Amino acid sequence: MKKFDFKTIEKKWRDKWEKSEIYHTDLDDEASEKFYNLAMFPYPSGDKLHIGHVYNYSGSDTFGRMKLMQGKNVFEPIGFDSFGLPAENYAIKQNVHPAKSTKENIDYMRRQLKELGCMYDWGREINTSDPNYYKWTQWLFLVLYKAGLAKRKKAPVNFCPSCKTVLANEQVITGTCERCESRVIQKNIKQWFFEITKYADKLLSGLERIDWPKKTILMQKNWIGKSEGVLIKFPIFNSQFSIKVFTTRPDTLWGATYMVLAPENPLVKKLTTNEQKSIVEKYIKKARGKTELERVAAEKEKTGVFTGNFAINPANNKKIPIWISDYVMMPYGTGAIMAVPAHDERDFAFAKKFDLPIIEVISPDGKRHNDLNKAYINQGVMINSDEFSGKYSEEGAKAVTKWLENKAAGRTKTEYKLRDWLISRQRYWGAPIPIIFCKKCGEVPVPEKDLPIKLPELSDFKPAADGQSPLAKDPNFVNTKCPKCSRPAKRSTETMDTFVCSTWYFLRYLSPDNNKEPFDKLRARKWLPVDQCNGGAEHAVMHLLYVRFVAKVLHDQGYIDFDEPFIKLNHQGIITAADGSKMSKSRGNVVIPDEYFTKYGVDTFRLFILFLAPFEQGGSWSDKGILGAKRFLDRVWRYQKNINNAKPKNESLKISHQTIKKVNDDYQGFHFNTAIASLMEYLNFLEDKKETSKQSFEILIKLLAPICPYIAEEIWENLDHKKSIFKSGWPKYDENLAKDMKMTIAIQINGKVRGSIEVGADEKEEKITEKAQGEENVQKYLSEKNIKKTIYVPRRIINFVV
Ligand code: ANZ
Ligand code: ZN
Repeated sequence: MKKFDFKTIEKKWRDKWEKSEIYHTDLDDEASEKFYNLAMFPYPSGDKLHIGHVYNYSGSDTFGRMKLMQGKNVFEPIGFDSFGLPAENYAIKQNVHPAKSTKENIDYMRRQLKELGCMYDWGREINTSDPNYYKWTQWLFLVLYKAGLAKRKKAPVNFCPSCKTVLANEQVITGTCERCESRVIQKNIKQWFFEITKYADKLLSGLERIDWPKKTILMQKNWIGKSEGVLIKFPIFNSQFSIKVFTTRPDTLWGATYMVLAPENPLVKKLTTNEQKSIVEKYIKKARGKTELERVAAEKEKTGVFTGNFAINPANNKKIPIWISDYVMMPYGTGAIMAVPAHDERDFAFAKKFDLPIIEVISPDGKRHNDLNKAYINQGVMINSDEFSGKYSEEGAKAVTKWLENKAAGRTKTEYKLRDWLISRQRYWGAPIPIIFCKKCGEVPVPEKDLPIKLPELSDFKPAADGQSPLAKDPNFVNTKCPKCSRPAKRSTETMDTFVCSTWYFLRYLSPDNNKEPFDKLRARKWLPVDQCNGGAEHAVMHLLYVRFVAKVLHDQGYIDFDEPFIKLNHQGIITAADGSKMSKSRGNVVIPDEYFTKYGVDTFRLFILFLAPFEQGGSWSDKGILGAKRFLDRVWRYQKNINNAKPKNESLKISHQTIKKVNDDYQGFHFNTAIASLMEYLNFLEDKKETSKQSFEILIKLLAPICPYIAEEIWENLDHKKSIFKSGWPKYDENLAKDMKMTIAIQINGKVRGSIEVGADEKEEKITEKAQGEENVQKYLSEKNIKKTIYVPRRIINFVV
């Protein structure tokens, strides 16, 4: 028997697979049952394929290969998300053009991905920075534009002075730029937005219809942040104007002792008295430098200034002061609040600091409490609230709302935390926004026939110091003719956020070469939605919300017949460095998969990494177990020489069925580590019982194939099969055989067998230990002895060390 020569075997099967086009999916095959298995595509950065990719893709591919063996027509595509900041920043750092570095990184990663042996349909690779692709990203922009969902508005935006670009809220991490960690500042500029807020309710209700991790669904819900409340009008003292506020607690109205405006609120100018003008202006200037996250943090020291003006609380007609503070945000509600210090933590801290009155109006026990030392934020009994006193706060809120409605001083209102999606970037490496500005006609969309608007090949592509897009410096790009009136006009010089590119890539995979339309409609009808999507939990909100949004828009515009793109979603966990810290190049603790491929082989590495930790949890890196994985595959390899055509032994039959069921269910649930444990036990069993039946051994090889495709194919061929193992069916099990399984566990004391017990197939270790100790003969040996240690070899032996 030759040794397991993984290098030769890997090469051989890679070539064979490529030649036979076994992973080329017939997308137009009507007869078969489709399965669209999508793994989020990588962006080509300097790190090349890192351990996180390998983890994700190994798991996702294992799942897809099982589906293939189960007879599904599986489509497993891959591509590159190659526009955007990571690629551009890498190019700047390396001092090369992003077009060049991106291509090099893609070539490198493609080779790595091919080595990893996933069943990708390489004929359908896509690349978002290819004009063939971004032509349709521009088309998508126009779909949104024509639907009235893409608008240019002046808005305060996060601006990174170092990257010289606008950042989305999500790219600002505790006040600093996600990419370069510089402090982010706020700027008021005209920007392009996609009005995702119009889809807030659809995005919420759709969450009920998809099978996604609970946590991800919750994150999306919170991100959308729907809250039902009341808009209340507070008349301004000595004026015919009023201030509206949004509150979720109208029941606390009698406790509103002051009001607060956001520094950006246009009312500030109108309301500030002459005496207060200079300190108000000073305060506003200071607030401008802060990011939203810093401003709203509950624990932060409160700051603020008095406008000099007053309002009237409509509940009791009391005169209350109007303040300005940065803990009130302009884009939420009305940018103004009624402050109820007794029942809101931030209001409480503010009132304490500026010595404003605190009036208790909700009581946990219906009694009054002097000198509250913190806000009571829960529901309770209304007090100090005129005719509403004594009502429970939840009912009270309804009653107060009615009362306000009758006086025309309030109405119910629903608010959302979700903001419109800022999609323009003053950066080079992205898809140009297909809009032309004409003096006469205004904003004119580029006609579809003129797409793509190609990204010009600029040698000076770095972000400009004035914050303008580098495209603005290229007159050949900027100057054009108006598509409507043919007069000289100028192009929009911004590029699109790379998250736009990745909203629709799963559609493009279906017909990547189609240059007449973004995707083939018939294929989309057959193949979508995606059956299984897999990717990192870091995409729980942005990417995965944007994909859903765009699908809903395309649906409403009549392009597709579904509106939830991914029926089922799984996240892989994160593999951290050995000490639990994040792997990163700067820390010098990244694991390079190639070295392991070379040293141990791809099958071993896939097996090892999926065995490392529960897939959805991830874990810290250690290559200690890799030799164990290698030895296991060596043992599998060696076992083929024993195989003959004998009938399986009776007990093998049971164990086989049990193993099939276990591994099948584990793969289906992405529990690869426990599936591998069962495969290891199964091999132990075959070795122990000297089971030589081909039938029993082939079950092992088939179940192992999705994780270790190379060795499985080779052994399968050695066992005289002509067809690929992936086209040879998936082992089936008999539910009864698998269920009624009992196993016999030998009981040892200090390594000597003293008895045995029969237990159910799914019996847990704890129960087995208990039963073993209770066995008659064993009890005799154990009496008066102290058990120092219990060693359980699953399904076989329990050993008590005394
Ligand atoms: C009075 C009140 C009393 C409030 C009380 C809360 C508790 P969610 O659930 O997040 O929607 N608020 C309204 N607009 C705001 C803004 N632009 N910036 C900062 N805070 C704002 O929260 C709604 C509550 O957040 C509102 O209800 C308001 O404070 C505050 F015991 O009004 B509440
Ligand atoms: Zn014109």
